[in-house]
Amino acid sequence: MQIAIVGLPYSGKTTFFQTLTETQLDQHTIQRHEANIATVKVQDKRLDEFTEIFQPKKKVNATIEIVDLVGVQKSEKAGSMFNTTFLTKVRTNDALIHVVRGFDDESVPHPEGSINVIRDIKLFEDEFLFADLAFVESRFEKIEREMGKQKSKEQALKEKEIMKKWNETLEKGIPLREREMHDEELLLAKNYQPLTAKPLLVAVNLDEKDISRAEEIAEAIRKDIKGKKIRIEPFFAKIEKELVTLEEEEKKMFMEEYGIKESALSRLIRSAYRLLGLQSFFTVGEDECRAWTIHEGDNAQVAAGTIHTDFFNKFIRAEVTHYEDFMKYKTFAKCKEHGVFRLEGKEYIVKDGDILHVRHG
Ligand SMILES: Nc1nc2c(ncn2[C@@H]2O[C@H](COP(=O)(O)OP(=O)(O)O)[C@@H](O)[C@H]2O)c(=O)[nH]1
Ligand SMILES: [Mg+2]
Repeated sequence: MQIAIVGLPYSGKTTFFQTLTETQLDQHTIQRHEANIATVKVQDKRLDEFTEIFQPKKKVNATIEIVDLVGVQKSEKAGSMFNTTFLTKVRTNDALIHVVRGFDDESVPHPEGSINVIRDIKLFEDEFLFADLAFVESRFEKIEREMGKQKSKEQALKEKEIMKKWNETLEKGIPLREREMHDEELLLAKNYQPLTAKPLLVAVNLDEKDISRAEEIAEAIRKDIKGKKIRIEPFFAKIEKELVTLEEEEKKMFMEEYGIKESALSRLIRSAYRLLGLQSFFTVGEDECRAWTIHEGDNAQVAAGTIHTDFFNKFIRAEVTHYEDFMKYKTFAKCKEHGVFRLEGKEYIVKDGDILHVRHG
């Protein structure tokens, strides 16, 4: 799973990325390379609690890849903001985090001249809509050519129907992520990776003076920007960056002073994770406590397969206890007594927070 950070210059993308990876990348490196990629942990308090109980040799978080693409690459073409190289790089990601500037600072320029969160969100949405429309146009031309060949005629006709639907949606200014897609259409979306079909997390980078009002501000934005697979989350790039440099004790005091309960970064990452339709199940024990990533709706056999392909092929049953139940009784023996330790077959749909032990041949 790979998520790209996009946004206007000076919105706080690199600050966000650096804090996320807790590395201080040298500005020079950033400018020369076209992207920085980092694997970041998905923080999960449930995994922390399991670790407390089992004291394992190893603790393994779920991870996702985050990419910091260098700025907005101005297009040579009039009227469009991005060049094709930039768009191609965005396209290969599973989801996007759009960092929008919400902080006021005279020493940091704003490419659009003023702070306006809604305008900046729409600016990107429109650019992505145009890019998808242009893509659909280009498909129409190719499809016409395909129709001429007897062999591929049927397939081309099918695609043409779907491209017509995409075109209608986009022309209305509606992103493709709003469409309910199935079968053929879903397959095309997977192949072509239209930008407006990608889950979008809008991360609004607020002023530290707005901390107490962050939710209120986010709610106001949510009223204007609605939709499926889009989320608006506030965060504070500058404060989070300062937090990283502090010792644990100092950090606690700092967070209390500002009334921050949890690092906004871990909240953002978790939010992106869920936005992607991902969820975690756990394996626990004295050797290792680990969070595994699966899609919502995956069954026990598929989940077992993420641990090991053999577990998929030779799956017999899974012993399942949910996190909430386990925390009530703290041992599997007690869970058994209370009937919350169950044996499930391969069709069982795994829930976020399930603890699994796979029995295999
Ligand atoms: N005052 C303030 N400055 C910030 C904040 N976030 C980023 N900056 C500053 O804005 C400038 C641009 O940030 P950067 O992360 O490089 O933006 P990018 O162009 O989107 O990668 C840097 O000088 C940052 O220190 C913030 O929340 N508040
Ligand atoms: Mg940057």
